Amino acid sequence: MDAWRAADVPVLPGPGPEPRLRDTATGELAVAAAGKTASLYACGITPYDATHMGHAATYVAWDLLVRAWLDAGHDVSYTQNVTDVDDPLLERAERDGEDWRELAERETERFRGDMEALRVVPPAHLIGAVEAIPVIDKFAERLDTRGSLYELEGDVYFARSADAEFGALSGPKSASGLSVEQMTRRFGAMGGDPERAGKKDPLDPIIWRAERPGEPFWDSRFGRGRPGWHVECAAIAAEYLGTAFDVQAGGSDLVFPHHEFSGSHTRVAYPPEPGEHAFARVYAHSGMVAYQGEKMSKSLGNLVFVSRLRESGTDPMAIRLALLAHHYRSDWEWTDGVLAEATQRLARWRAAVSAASGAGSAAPVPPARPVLDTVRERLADDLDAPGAVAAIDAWAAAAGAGAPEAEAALIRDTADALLGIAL
Ligand code: 5CA
Ligand code: ZN
Repeated sequence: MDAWRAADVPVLPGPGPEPRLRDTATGELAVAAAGKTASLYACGITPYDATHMGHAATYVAWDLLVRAWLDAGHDVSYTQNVTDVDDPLLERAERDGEDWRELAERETERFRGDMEALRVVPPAHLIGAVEAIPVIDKFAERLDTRGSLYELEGDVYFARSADAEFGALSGPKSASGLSVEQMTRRFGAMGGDPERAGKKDPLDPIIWRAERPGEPFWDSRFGRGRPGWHVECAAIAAEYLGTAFDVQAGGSDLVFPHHEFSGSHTRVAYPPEPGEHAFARVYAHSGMVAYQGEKMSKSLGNLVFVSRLRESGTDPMAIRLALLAHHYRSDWEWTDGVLAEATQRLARWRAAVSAASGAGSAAPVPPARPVLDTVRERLADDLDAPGAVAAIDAWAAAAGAGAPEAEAALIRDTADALLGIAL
């Protein structure tokens, strides 16, 4: 499917430093891109109740990575999916008496508009689950060939016992250190069916769900039905990025089971050579944005929408600055105060770089180049947006009501290219 229109990204003087990320699997900082082409798979939306502030915070975080990579001289290969058929989407369509395709299309379009307004660099490939069914079928065939699948009343499951490395991302030996009991609880909470009788292991996830009355279905080697969730992302990533790529990104709610199983599926379908990896080399996870005391989520309905704020006249750059005031890995709460503070910050930055007020400051304005260096250094260090924002804050405070044009121009380009903030 189409992504959204890209905003121009100014080119800054000299290359920036190599971005590093804190890898969820190890808890250590890791160089995010291994080669000249930096590859990213970001799990996309399930298109209903989009785009809320939690979604926006997550995609703006990965946008910082894309921008830091471009600044460091990488080519960027970026793929994102849209889960345009899945249980929660079908349930919502049913609840509202709407055609599920119309719901998905409308919400995907709203997401595109929000991403464009927030100046998020679009992925080269935005791939819907429905359009990817042949790709998923091909991937599932590989799993089948490896003997990792079994049937239960027409449904097809993946046996986690087929993967000796299962738990590499989130299991007992990882930084998350989840026990099987904890995994089982999360599996149930995130769309899994640990209690279903007849499975070889409670954690085994579904690969292909046989047709149910009233549900959409497609033909496949397993008969009529629809794909499971984890195999969707594993197959799309393998098709568009290859079976080994740099970074898998998503919110922290996706660490288990979603990313553990996408990696597991890929290791089994395309076993890596010794010393190589399958699926992502580095895993990046964003914290959860809360609202009114709880995780902002479609199931709770405590949502603040980017589109609603835009409609009521909020500058999308103020929304983006509000998101950038928080480190991507921390959990934080959206409040009116967060937005008010960002709106004031945007006004201060704009006054400081405004040509109209030009050199209006009595004290000498500090040079812009060290600000660029600090913003680069902060972002390369696990996307420290608050640190980068603080560097521009300090410069804007010193510049007050206006800086000489040459300095102002470099600050504008820095904010635009690296933070995605058009001043
Ligand atoms: N379609 C799947 C991924 S393949 C999915 O999780 N869709 S989603 O619409 O539920 O979420 C889209 C992205 O936003 C995911 O990375 C998810 O982790 C993230 N996300 C969801 N809620 C929040 C929140 N409250 N705060 C931060 N990120 C969130
Ligand atoms: Zn995904």
